[in-house]
Amino acid sequence: MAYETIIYEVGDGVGTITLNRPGKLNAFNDLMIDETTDAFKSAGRDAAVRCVVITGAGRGFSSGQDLGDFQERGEGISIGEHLRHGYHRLIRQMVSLEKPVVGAINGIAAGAGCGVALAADIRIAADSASFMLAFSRIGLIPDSGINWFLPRLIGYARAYEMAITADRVPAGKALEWGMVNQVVPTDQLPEISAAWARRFAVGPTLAYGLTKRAMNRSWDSTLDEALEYEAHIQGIAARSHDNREGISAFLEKRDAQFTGR
Ligand code: LHQ
Repeated sequence: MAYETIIYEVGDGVGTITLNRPGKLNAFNDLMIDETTDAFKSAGRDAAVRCVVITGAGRGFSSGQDLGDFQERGEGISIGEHLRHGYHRLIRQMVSLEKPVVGAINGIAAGAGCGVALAADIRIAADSASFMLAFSRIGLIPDSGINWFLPRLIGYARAYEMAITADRVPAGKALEWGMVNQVVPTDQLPEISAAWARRFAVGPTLAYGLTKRAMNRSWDSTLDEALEYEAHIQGIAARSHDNREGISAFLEKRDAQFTGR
């Protein structure tokens, strides 16, 4: 699929999605939601992709829903259906992708753009980046999974504060709160996030994917259920080429050559 609103590039085991409507701080219109979802789907199917990076072109990561675009559709449109058919498919695609997703947060992540940033597994933020739940400014509630992701990540009080103040949370505070893994100088973000991604792209992809599945599932599990699920999927990981290779490499005192299988 040729994309109009994003750039999708594959190289060195990494699929890089760049949201590319910089004139509107990469606000999501319907096409951008569909294209981003499609790129994550392609990354899932492509064995050559072992890690995905999502970032934004220009000075923003994403300002969320394109409000002009939404307004133009008039009164008839159901927000519920828009969310179900659009953002929900995107967020589910990101979370169910059994490969690490690195969010290279280059600037503001607002509204649904913040939801997309939170659906990444690891976030590396530029020191000029910020996060903002812009929703209450326009009389809406957070969506795109934010009510699920954010209290789990930073606790209820901070998440609720972000929702009802709609204040920008700058990268340094986001790091302190546990929303991001690292803050880096803005001009070094592409290089540093690519280095994280390349590291994951030569790792044991199957184990990374199963870990993501187990951790996400654990939110809704009792300890007993989580232990049982670990035992089940550890059985899958233990049958992988990378498990055999990892043990051989350790015993032979050499670096492991993981293939992702
Ligand atoms: C934009 C946008 C934008 C269009 C900047 N749309 N043009 C789901 C379902 C259905 C409906 C509603 O929503 C949702 C989920 C959501 O995402 S709700 C939240 C939607 N997002 C917002 O409310 C954020 C709106 N944007 C802003 O408040 C500011 O632009 C922020 C704080 C993000 C950045 O401020 P500045 O750095 O001062 O930039 P700016 O405001 O000057 O924006 C630059 C340009 O981008 C500007 O266009 P212009 O032609 O004047 O240069 C903006 O109009 C445009 N833009 N966000 N969401």
